[in-house]
Amino acid sequence: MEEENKTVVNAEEQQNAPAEAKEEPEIKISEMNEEEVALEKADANYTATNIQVLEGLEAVRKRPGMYIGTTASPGLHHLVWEIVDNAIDEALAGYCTEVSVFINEDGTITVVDNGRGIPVDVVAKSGLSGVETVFTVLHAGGKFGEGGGYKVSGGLHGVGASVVNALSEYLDVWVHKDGGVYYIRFENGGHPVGHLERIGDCQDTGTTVKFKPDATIFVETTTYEYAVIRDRMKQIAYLNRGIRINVEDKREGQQKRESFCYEGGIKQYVQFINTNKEKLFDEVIYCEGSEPIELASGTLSHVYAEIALQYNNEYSPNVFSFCNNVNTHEGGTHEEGFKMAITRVLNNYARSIKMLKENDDNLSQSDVLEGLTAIISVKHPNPQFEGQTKTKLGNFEVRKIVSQIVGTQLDRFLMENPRIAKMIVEKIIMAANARLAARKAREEVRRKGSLEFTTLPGKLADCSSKDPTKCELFIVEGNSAGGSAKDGRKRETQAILPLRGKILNVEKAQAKRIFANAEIGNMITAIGGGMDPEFDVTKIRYHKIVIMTDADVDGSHIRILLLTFFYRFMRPLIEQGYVYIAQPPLYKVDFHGKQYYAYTDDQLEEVKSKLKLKPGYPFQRYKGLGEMDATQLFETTMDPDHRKMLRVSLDDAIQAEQVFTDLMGDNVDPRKEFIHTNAKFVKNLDI
Ligand code: 0RA
Repeated sequence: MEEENKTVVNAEEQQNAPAEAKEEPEIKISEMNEEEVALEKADANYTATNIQVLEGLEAVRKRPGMYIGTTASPGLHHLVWEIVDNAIDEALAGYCTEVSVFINEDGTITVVDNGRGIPVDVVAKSGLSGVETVFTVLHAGGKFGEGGGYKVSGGLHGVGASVVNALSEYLDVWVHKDGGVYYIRFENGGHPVGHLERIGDCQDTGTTVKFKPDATIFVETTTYEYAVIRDRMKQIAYLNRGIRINVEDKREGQQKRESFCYEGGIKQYVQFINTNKEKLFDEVIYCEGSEPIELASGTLSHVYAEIALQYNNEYSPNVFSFCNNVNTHEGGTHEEGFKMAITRVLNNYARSIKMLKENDDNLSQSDVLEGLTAIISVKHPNPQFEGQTKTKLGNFEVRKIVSQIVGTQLDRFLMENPRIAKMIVEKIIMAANARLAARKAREEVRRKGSLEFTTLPGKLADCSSKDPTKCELFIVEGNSAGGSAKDGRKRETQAILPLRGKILNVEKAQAKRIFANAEIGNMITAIGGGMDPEFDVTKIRYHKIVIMTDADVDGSHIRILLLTFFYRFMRPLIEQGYVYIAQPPLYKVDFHGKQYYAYTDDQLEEVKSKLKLKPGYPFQRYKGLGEMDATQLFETTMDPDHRKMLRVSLDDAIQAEQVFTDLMGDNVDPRKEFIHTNAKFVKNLDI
């Protein structure tokens, strides 16, 4: 970048500029300096590049799913992550301190950063300005030129800003750099409208990108959700300490703004997750370090890892891992390294202070993880994402790096804080004892035959098909609705399991009680894959597990208890999208002997106006599933050809964790709030 001419903006202007050179062409050839060679090359490449660029962007438009996963709402939001990732890279390189995301009044997005500004001079290889290269060449990112800094965007994202351009109706870029304001506009999927142009002067540096997603691509929705953007920005702020991220919604009637900046980074993230939990001790233990690695290209880079942890008095583990700011739901080498190290260090420590005697068994990994909240965050220059959802870190060297960092630094912490160390070991020994007691209880229950994991429960009305991909299990609140569901169902593929009253809150109960709970036992047996830690998703008997509860507060609560249970003991069910929530209608209108159902208030209004009903015309508001007879329940809620269901997804397990914690903890207010907004982490409409 450095050698190139900073005043020249694009290759075309370049052709006309050096008048002196034209007068003495013979000299030019022999005396051409590096700069001129580069520009000449740029010139020649410009036309070729332009063609390639448009072909590249066209490919993105033809198969957007290949680049952003989906053109539904998550894909729409992906465009924002992509632009923000670039700014975060600039921040990680040490040149940017603040990033702002605006949902503009018209629903478009603007992202502003105060970094160095995307290079405006010509990149020899493409013949395009740096800005055009970033926004039109697939995967260009900041990788061209030297001094691009440490790039970490990758994983689920990291497809590049050009993909955003390709999928936008228009995209504007302003760069503040070297005293000038530079501007370029793209339209209709990335076609530049003119070249990058200097439009004014400025003192500061930075990049501003504004775009409007193309409605012909995002056919399902082009509406951004403030909460989704805010949650992700907050997460990025936690994962990259000291960076300030502002979020503002400017749309009429929904104006709001928030700002996130955490000097404590992931230490504060752990505190946040433990907010509503009783902590074992106040300190958050923190380890960090970096190791050099050589890339395939031969260049030297480094892997950076940091870990924060704290114990609480609950029973479930809450270990969340990230690589390059991407939540690695499926774990991977960083998580393995961490779990190995913490188990090893705590066992050694417990033995050294004789809390574990010579003949005692080692503390197991699951005992060590009980009640542990931890964040593992790794930055890797060349991450390998594997697994079903590409959220499992595969780089083998990371296991040892994380294990060594945690090994030495946690060990030192225990030595220096014997009071805390003792509390941790005591807690783990208690967990180990509880585990042994639970195993005994389980064996006893099995011996008595009251919770036989192989005989299907008597309450289950099973379906006749044995093909899990076709089978659906409806878990129904209450015996009366259960009866209607049994009578109305499609017997071949639909099974019904009625639940009596509330199920156990697994968040608060000890393992022993969970195993002995009849309702839980029935679900485990019916679903057929066992439960964590032995849960085997390949053995499940239904590929749709449908929670069907009343549309009232009790129904919401039961739904949350069930979701919590699945999340804690059969997480792959949720991860692989096998869990659904039935959507029974809220209203019924009887009109001339025909029934009309409405699932929302808006739909009710629609029905009223379509049937031209007079004000005051009666309609029924369903309070519970039990108010529908078998036929109605099937037609409105269970019939695969007509029903609407929500598929439960954990896009962000931490968000879910926070939601579950709020709900299940002793703090009552968040629970109330949740009951009204729980659609938030239940995404993807499905029929
Ligand atoms: C490559 C090199 C340089 C900056 C950037 C990329 C850059 C890219 C983006 C994308 C969004 N915001 C950005 N800010 C900077 C360094 C240029 C130099 O050395 O001056």
